Amino acid sequence: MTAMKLYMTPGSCSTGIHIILEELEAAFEATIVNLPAGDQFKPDYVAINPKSTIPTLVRGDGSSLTEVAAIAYWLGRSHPRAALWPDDIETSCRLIETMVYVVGTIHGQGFARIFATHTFARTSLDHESVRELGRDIVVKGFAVISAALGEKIYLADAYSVADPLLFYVEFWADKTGIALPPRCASHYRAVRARPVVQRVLREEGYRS
Ligand SMILES: N[C@@H](CCC(=O)N[C@@H](CS)C(=O)NCC(=O)O)C(=O)O
Repeated sequence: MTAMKLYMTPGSCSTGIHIILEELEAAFEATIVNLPAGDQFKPDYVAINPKSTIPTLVRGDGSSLTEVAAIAYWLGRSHPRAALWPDDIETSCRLIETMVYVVGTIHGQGFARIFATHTFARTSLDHESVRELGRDIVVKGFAVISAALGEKIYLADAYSVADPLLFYVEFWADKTGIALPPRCASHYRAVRARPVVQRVLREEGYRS
């Protein structure tokens, strides 16, 4: 068994996984994938992740795991002493429900239209409407999450691996001037105040 390797890009969705690894105090090496330079399409990277996406987690046995929600779930389940994944089935499936929605819809359908507009429209004439649609999807997504949060600080009664995933899209909302509903804003503040999160943001080049 060797140390895990996280293939990541600062300020991207891999920030959520970076936070989880640091919360777990797990031994891992970080490798930066330069997306604008096209590192994700180079043969060495495609060999570990044929989807050409980040993050990729190469685990101690040498196997690669992709997809943010799957990586978060595996990290939570495989480090039971850290108690970042719940024992009961109802809380577990609610957290999976939220993680899939955050990554698949708020990120994948919403923010992707804002950050990677050209991948959703062949002509630049359509770019503004694609970005507007992305923004609408993000706003609706946070309204849905806000209702799921209810009066809780975190997504479940205790902090879990799902919270850094919600955090990375809240961080993007902050950076792009999209107002968060009050419950998401409280969640964002609570996660951002965690010392590990502040350290990760500093490591990724942000002032925390
Ligand atoms: N469904 C994937 C999505 C990951 C994703 O979209 N990552 C973006 C960065 S946040 C990416 O790799 N983009 C590749 C590119 O820009 O070429 C996951 O959950 O891991």
